[in-house]
Amino acid sequence: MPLCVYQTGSDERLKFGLIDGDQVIDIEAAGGPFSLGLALRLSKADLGAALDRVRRSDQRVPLSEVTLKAPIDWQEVWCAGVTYKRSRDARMEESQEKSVYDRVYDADRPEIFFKGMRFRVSGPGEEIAVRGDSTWDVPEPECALVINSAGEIVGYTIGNDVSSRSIEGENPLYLPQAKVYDKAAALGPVIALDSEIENANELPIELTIRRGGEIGFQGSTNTNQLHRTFDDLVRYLYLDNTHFHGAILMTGTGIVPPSEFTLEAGDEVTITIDGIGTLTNPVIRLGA
Ligand code: DO4
Ligand code: MG
Repeated sequence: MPLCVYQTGSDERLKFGLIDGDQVIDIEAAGGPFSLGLALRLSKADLGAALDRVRRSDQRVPLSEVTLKAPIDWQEVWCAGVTYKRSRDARMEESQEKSVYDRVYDADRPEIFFKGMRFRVSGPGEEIAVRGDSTWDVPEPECALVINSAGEIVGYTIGNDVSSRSIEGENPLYLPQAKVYDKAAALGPVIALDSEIENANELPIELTIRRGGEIGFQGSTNTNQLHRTFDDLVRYLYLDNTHFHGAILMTGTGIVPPSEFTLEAGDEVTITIDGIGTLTNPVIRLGA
């Protein structure tokens, strides 16, 4: 039973729900924490107990009548980088400063950067974007951790860390501009609870980019290719850094299309992670 953030009808308020088959339980109406932010204030054990009570509720609406939104409210989104060999190799290929990627891949301290807050994050079916001043762009399909305020991994969602390779490749100090702009992140469709995922270290991840009805690029990886542990990434994210309402951490990409490929307006990006679901977003180009 995954968690979700959703809207019903023309009501623009975001609700926090628990999906039970083809129904969504309104967690607030069922007496549980009324938002993801409050749920992530609880310990994992207390949240589990609260959700057990919520599961018995009859405050339900058909899943077909709700719109799933990005599963985030007050959390910051952070991203880890160069955590897969494929990411290291692709960055060394694109960059004028190859050694920084090689060094960080094997260093104790991982690369972790701030990506944004809810207003920058697209949900299922919503637009993602390439920057108007970028010439080489890719989606980055990533397993995203949903972490509570105590640093416990509560669940997993799909993340897309859309990135400009031309801007980052010119100078690594341009990373924030390559990574943080309007519609540069997507999350969803739901949060699969850690208690319901058999082995988060063995999750197949698949990326498909459709262009004009054809497959423009397809690739796959698995979280078992990650060069670090989830716990280690979380530990660094929480070092001297309080996340009062929890945090969302994308764990890096293991799929990078070949150098001649760039994302274009009109493309459709689909990411599937076994056990979590499928996230699809159309691509637009911003105006610079
Ligand atoms: O070093 C730049 C960013 C790397 C990244 O986002 C990734 O590996 O997924
Ligand atoms: Mg990334």
